[in-house]
Amino acid sequence: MDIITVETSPIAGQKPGTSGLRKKTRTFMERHFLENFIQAIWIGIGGVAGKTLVLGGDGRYFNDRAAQVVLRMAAASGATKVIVGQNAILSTPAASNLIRQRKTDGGIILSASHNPGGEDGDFGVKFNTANGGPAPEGVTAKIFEATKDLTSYQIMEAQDVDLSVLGTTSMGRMEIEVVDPVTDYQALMETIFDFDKIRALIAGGFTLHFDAMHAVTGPYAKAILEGALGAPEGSVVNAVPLPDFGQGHPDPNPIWAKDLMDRMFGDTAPDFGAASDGDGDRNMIVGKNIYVTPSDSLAALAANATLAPAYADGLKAVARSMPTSRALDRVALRLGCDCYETPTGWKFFGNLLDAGRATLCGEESAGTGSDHVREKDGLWAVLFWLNILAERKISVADLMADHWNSYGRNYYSRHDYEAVDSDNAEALMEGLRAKLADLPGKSFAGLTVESADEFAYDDPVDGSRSEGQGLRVTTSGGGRIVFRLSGTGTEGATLRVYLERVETDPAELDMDPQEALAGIIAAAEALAGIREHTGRDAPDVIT
Ligand code: VG1
Ligand code: CO
Repeated sequence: MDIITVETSPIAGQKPGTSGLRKKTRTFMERHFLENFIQAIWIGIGGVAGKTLVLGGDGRYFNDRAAQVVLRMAAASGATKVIVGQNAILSTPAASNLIRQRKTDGGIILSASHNPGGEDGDFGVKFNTANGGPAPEGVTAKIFEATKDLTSYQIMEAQDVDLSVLGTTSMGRMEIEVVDPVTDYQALMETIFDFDKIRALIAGGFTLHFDAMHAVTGPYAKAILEGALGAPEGSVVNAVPLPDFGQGHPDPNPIWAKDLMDRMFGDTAPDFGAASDGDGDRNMIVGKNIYVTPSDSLAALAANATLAPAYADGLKAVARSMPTSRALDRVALRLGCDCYETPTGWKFFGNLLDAGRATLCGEESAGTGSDHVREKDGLWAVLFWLNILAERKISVADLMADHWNSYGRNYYSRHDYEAVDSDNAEALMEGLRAKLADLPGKSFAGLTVESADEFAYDDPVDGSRSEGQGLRVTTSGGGRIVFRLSGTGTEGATLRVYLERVETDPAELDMDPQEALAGIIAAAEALAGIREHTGRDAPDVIT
């Protein structure tokens, strides 16, 4: 088989964002676009020669074609071996697990996560390092540098590999091992949770409903929830991954998982509902007539962690991304453990987890995880909840009521303004940034600003500093507002406004979050002039 060197030229805009490089699928399918980026990854990681990688994706449109390109390029650049999920499928946490279990040098995940798929949707490529986690900023910066002066790439002239067949084959001198995507992941889950207890809960009549949203968790949830744990067939719905996710938006939140919400708030609601996203790293937890916000879920998991076997000895410490609500901090305070605050994106948890300085991590965007892998993990969070409910034998609603009574409630909401003109979004951020220092002591919509700054993170493990990670303002009355521009969008800019207020009055714990936050929402508008800058009367998505 021949190795071909293809002449190319740098393609602008190949800068990895919060989680890999995400673009319109059609952009990824343009001549040289994918190949340039893959070659830049090889350069950025100091070459792939002699290395072993994991490869898989969430099954979205172009996943299969892109996987063949990655294989041919890995072979051409001298990789020793690639371990691929059957049909090029691996959920993000399963890929992270494989990288770690098989002690490989890293892996490539083909996914744009919760972004819609299909020819008119989005595609993405992410590189994870040997610890199983997303490449840290130092590595993505090198990859981006390499995209800027690329003049050629190497690719093997070879037939497509049949990735539907399990087992080992080869391409040139490179070995290719096709593995079942679920087996190793399921085995890991069985070491973390008490499957017998959960099985008994379900056998006792506890009902659940898992919506895989036509995305990658379908096969995992079928095997684990219905197979190993005995939930009746049909408990997992939309379980076949489709290239366009059934035209849906595989983002597990009350807006995009509306079917699940209707079910859980309807007359025939099961005891427990959950969903995951395109690549299986996010989770959504819903009880009968109650939606659990991701920030609350994280806090509840931390408070009840010792009920699951893997965490029975307690948590070393916990960590949350900065915009995530401070409900977790209140639990950490009582547990007497540290609570780290990191920038948005799972890559920032990696060092803390590797150094054994944190056990549990989470983000307000429906990402929760622990030191079992180096990615957030959707199904793991679902199993964690089931394990806790099996031990406590109470409903989701009662568990949350109990939690709020004990710790107070951090009312929380995120308002997203999508596809805003980039210049206008920048102008809003710049305007606010310029006046941050003058804000403390001033009042906006009746709330007095207590502190205001732009978040920068000094990694306590390797000392690296990440600046420009969001503007944050705290107010009188336990309020906080965070402004940030998304790093995963593919169209214009997405402004995220994160709103929070803590309430400890036992009589005030049952409000609608938007009402409870009305004062904070008004203050955010007064502070930043959101309407004027975005030209929008209201957010596009409220979660
Ligand atoms: C969003 C979320 C962030 C998450 C990231 C990747 O990033 O806010 O918390 O880590 O998506 O998640 P941004 O920059 O758009 O706010 V996933 O499941 O899309 O890999
Ligand atoms: Co995801």
